[in-house]
Amino acid sequence: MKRGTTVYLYELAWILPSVAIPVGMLVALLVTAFGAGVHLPGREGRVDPTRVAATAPFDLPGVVALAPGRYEARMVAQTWSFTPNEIRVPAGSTVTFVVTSKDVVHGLLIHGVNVNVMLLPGQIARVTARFDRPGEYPFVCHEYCGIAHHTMWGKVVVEARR
Ligand SMILES: [Cu+2]
Repeated sequence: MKRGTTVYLYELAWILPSVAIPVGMLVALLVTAFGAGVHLPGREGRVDPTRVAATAPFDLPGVVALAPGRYEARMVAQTWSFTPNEIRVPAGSTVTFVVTSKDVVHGLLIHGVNVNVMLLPGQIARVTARFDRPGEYPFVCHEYCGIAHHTMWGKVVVEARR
């Protein structure tokens, strides 16, 4: 009788965590996906990777003002640089980065904001971040892309409003 109860308690000690852990993981997944907005870049469209330089909007890389305080940064990644490699916006701006790769798999990770995307050749990545504090926000390619991968970087310069 007593022995049977002990076995039951030991079983329960395993059953409860084995249910609680996956439930906890599912909750963490839902909170990060819908609460913190962490998700994979969607299918924003494709361009022919061999014709990136001739395809809008990547034929004119740079920053475009969409509305007061809203910008779109159109960028191209190639071995081993970003075009442009410097983005200038005033503090308090919301910037949507529209980026693709011309050649191999690259990445775009901007320090200080929630931007971390893979750049697949011809696949358009679109990600938005808000820059409130003036300063420099360095960005790097974080997918190994060859011998000079470490030189592939740039910065977002957020200028104080006057
Ligand atoms: Cu790269």
